[in-house]
Amino acid sequence: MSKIISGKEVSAQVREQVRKECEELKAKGVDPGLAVIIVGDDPASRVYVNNKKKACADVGFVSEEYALPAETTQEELLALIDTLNSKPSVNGILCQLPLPEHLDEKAVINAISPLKDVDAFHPSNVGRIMIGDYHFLPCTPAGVMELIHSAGIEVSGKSCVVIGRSNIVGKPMAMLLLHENGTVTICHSRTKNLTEICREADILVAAVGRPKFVTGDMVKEGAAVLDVGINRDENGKLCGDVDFESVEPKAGFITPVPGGVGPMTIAMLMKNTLKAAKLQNGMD
Ligand code: BQF
Repeated sequence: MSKIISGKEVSAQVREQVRKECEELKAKGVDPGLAVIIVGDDPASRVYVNNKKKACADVGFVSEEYALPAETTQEELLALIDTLNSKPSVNGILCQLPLPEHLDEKAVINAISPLKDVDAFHPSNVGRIMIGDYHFLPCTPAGVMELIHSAGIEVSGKSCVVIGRSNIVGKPMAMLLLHENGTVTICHSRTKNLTEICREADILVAAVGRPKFVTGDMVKEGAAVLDVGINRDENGKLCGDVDFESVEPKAGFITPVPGGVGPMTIAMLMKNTLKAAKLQNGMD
């Protein structure tokens, strides 16, 4: 039997804190704003953008949505980012990924001012994370860390295994665990003996992108299992990268999907936007 870590509850606490600080900023004449760019009509992206706008309204931020047609050119997108970079009322800018095939994600990320880069995808912010001198943390890994802290799980000296090596989740996740003195292993599609390596983990983060990939036999008794995946199972039901049914009886802690890491991603975006507003107004 494991303790289920509720991202719903923890994210509500984070948002409450952001709401409070937002009020304080407003009293000082600073009104935090987030610009969200979405290109095309991917239904999952639409849901995520709506979640972000809702969260902004909830904590008291202004949000602006820029919904561009799928045929938008690279030049048009970069021109919009330029305009937003120069717009004082916009403190945070994010461009919802993935972009349509013909657009260059790397160029788009590079175009966002690092001081407004609330996703922390810009190379300058990625570099800052590497050396531990950062303004913003990438939302999903930061959300996972927040869940670990909220459950009172100690990272220092623990064996941490991250499955997945994306720039958005796996790599920065490993770095954050390392900053807290975890002994970190990154596994990926070419890893041999994956099961054996996972079975050693005190803290196991699944960011593979495959439904129910992590099964009970891959988990050490009492381990903390954090599930970053958002997938659909064979019945079209939302599920994570972790097979909850077989892992839950073995794990010490486990995050559910939905209601685990997902809501934390959104809450950490709010935290970054608040930070951006402070930074741009010389208050941090
Ligand atoms: C929940 C995302 C893959 C690729 C791009 C709450 C979200 C999801 C789930 C959400 C995600 C995933 C986001 C739940 C934003 C997380 O209750 O479990 C919120 O909105 N997310 C994104 O912006 O881009 C993605 C996953």
